[in-house]
Amino acid sequence: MSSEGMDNKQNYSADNITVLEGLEAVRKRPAMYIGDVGVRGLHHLVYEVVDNSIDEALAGYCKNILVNIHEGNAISVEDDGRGIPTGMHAKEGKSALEVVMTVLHAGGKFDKDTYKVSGGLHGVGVSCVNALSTLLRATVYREGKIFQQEYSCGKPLYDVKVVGDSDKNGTTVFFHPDGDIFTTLEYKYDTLAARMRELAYLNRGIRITLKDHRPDENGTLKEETFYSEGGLKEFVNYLDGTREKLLPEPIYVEGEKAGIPVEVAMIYNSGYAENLHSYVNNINTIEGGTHVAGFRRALTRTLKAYADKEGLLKNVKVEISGDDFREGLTGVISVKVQEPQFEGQTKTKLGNSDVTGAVDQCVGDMLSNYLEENPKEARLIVQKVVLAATARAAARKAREMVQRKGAMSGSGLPGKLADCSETDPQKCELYLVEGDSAGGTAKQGRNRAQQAILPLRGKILNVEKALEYKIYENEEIKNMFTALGVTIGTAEDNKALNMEKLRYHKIIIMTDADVDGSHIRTLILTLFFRYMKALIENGYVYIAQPPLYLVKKGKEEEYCWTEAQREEAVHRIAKGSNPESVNIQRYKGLGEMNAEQLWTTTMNPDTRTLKRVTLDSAAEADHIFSMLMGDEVPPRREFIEANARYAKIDA
Ligand code: 0RA
Repeated sequence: MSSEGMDNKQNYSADNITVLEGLEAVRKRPAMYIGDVGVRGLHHLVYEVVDNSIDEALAGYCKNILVNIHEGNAISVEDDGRGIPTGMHAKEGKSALEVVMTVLHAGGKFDKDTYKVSGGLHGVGVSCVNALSTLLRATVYREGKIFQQEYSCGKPLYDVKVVGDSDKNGTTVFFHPDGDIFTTLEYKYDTLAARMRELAYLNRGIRITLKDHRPDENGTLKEETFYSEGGLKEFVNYLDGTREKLLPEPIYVEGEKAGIPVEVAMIYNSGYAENLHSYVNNINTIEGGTHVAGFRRALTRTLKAYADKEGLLKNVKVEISGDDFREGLTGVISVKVQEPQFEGQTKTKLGNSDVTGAVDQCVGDMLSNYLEENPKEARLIVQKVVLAATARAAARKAREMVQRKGAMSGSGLPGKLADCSETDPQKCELYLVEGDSAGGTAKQGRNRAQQAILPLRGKILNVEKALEYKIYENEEIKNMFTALGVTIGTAEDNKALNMEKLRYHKIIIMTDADVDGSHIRTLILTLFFRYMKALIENGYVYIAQPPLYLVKKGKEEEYCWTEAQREEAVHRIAKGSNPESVNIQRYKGLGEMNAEQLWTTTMNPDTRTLKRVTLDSAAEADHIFSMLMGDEVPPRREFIEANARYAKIDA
């Protein structure tokens, strides 16, 4: 007995050391565990904690999850599950709660019945969140009691203790991210809301509430509850938003093949874009993978077989390619895989080969039933595919024209481009500038070695509403493609972006600080999002931030980007004298600045601010772009009104 006790004691301290080493490793190299220590990593902490509650819900024990953003940017996540077990964990010699919170990857390993398939992008578990928080408080409601333990930087401050009685069940995790680790501590409501909405659609029947306790400038507190009874079917309708639907409602399948749960919903609209969003264990696989391959294979095979059988392709002269079956398709694929292998540049491409067959079979069976049972819709879909093939033949011709012309005519670069002399793309920047006059100023003000200028005339084509071949005929868009050095269409995927010859690793959109400027910026971003998404995914796209004001008195002058900065500058420069002798110049257009001013405020890498365009949620971006650039006015107006204050600051 006593020797066993000794052993336990030794093990306990040995374990303790490994635990500390584990969490110390997380603090030493946080990016390895959560991706980065910027705004993305900060938000990732919340997803990691919420994932645990989602797992409990998927196991059938939890219905409600409440996420609070507290003043001071602390977060708490409450659920009404069974509560993390608090009893002694025999092997580790301490409370199970402490193990979950302090051992890397301990997650849900106590419960063999619940198989943990969710889990954040990096699947690191709540102990990482703990390691990266100055304070974390775990509260468990279980067995009539309230248990609690607190930690600092992952180290327990005391043993698990009982702090009260309760008849509830559940877990609350409160944490305060560490300012020594993260470069920013400010949580964005919209970013969290997009993810909670996505999770609610992906896991129907779970109610997720997000509450922001930080008052905005009007003193209001934001709060939304996300709940979906229809799951993916409703998700697809949400994504498809204001587009004109070709089918009365989404085609839907839920099944399981070879132990892999598969859920797919899809709908066709009258547009031209393919909006396919795929998920593995609730993680957005933006690079696709084997599940997407299975879906595509089934879609092509089943539709083709149906069209052939019905003789619908008899008079069709163009060749139909895989892409044609997906034009105007909005779809969501969600699979749950026990041990997912993630590959690709951003580790968001599913590699497990057995998933292809499972998805292929599920989707194939469901779709052929649908087509047999809905001949009217089936015909509409096939007609759409044929139309897509015809348009694609025209587009291909137009595209090849552009790309061949580029290759043949000397350097092939657009005449309007003032290129830089440096040739290493990593050191090169391309400014896309609104208007020839601002373009001229930028050409004078730039650093010729590394900064290239491409002026764009007026509003570029709205690609959200245009046929693909029109896009390659558009002068401004052609110029952008050739200046960038990218082409569309590779051997294996004729819509993929070919970036091998990309000439700039910073592509900077510089537009006026007015409504037209924001519109042009949105048009350019829509083009990038729909046709050159890889540029955004690789972090190459930026937005320049020209100042809004110049505050000036005598020789003293100061540029300001916000109203608050302006007020401060006026006071500082007035130095107690009458602020009305101070001169305030409002910049609306880039053209109002001379070359030197534009350089100092907006282009000089040492002093400028650039905003990098990121894709937090591809699904949310899809929804917003279709709404902003689509036909329906009321939702657009609503969005613009709601975001007007951001536009003001951003512009
Ligand atoms: C393992 C076993 C049991 C619950 C959980 C994990 C659990 C973990 C988390 C994390 C956040 N919320 C959670 N809720 C539950 C329950 C075992 C049992 O009661 O029999």
